[in-house]
Amino acid sequence: SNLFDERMAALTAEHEGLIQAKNEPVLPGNGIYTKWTNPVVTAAHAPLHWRYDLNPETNPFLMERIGVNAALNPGAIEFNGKICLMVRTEGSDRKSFFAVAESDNGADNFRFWDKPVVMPETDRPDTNVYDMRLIKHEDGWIYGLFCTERKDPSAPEHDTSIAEAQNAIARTKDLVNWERLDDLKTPSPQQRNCVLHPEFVDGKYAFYTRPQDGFIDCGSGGGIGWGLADDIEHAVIPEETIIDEKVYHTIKEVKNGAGCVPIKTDEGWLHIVHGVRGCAAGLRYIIYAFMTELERPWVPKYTPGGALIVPEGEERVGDVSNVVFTNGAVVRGDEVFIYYASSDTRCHVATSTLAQLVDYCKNAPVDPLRSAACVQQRMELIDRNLKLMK
Ligand code: M1P
Repeated sequence: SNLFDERMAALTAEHEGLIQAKNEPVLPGNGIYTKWTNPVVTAAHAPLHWRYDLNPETNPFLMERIGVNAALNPGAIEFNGKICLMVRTEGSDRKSFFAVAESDNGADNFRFWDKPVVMPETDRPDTNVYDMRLIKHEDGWIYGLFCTERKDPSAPEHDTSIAEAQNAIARTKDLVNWERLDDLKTPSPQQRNCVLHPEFVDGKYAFYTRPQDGFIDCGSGGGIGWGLADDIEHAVIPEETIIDEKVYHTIKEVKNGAGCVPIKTDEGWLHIVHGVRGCAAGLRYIIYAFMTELERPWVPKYTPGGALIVPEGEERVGDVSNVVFTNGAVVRGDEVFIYYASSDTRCHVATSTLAQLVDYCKNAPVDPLRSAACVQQRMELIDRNLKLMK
């Protein structure tokens, strides 16, 4: 029919226009990293054949049958020379699933593969899965660590919102065929935002964890944890220690969690993570960074104060406003692509270099934790500059 054909042509043109649009860096930026004008992946990047019934006989109005609401919190990896994002794709039914979108240059032209990931389940089916970290481990596998959310079995019958979060583990060689392993067992009742360290530590699998008592509240838990497991197929962490605590009146006052897979540099492991504070508008999520020792990746070495990336402009508004969240970065040569989502709605990139990020971690001063001390810290900078400016 005319209607069908016209809509098909218009939708295809709009979709291709979006995917082929060139992205531009926002300059001059802050010198630490560069944000880019357009989000790199959005719900509208989802292929038309995932959303529409493309048969004019069964869908004469060419209506969307299964919508996509958001594309967020991507894991990231360089794979076969492409930058691949493992996007948390959220259907209009609220359920998230994983799907790979790839780009040559990491800044634009991200296109989803033809089909989303079919993730096997354990004998305890997942209600929702999200926020995969992709880890190229030195054992030769690519691991996907992600959150599996299920209704809390201890919730009373009438309560339809109490959830339990655990860390799921799967592995692959091609990002298509996945082997699901046991969920991670730790001393904490719940887990989210776990990351596998890419190298063995003392011959064991090493995990960054985020212990929490409840689904939203970390309660007596919280902070970025660290623990070792003998085995990855049935990973058990008997002992969990906190390596980066949440701290009163900071950007990580309510909770904080591991983000990207730590990046190995000559001067230590670079961690790009998230911190959360409470305010009248609800929880505010920002991204911060720190470095740990090369030989002892659980020992902090450089801990710059404050946030690395905050939600700005349009990033501030979305399904869950006032949020930036990262769980994926790619290093190409010296270049670093930090992928992050804004307000649980769309994915962005911030680009930097190892040299810049290490310089930032070493030279941005630590948070002195009190206003008076902050003024003093800033005065030292101002006084040095005023001397130079004379
Ligand atoms: O809605 C903001 C973020 O909330 C959660 O983060 P955390 O586990 O630190 O509380 C996650 O569900 C994340 O997906 C989401 O972006």
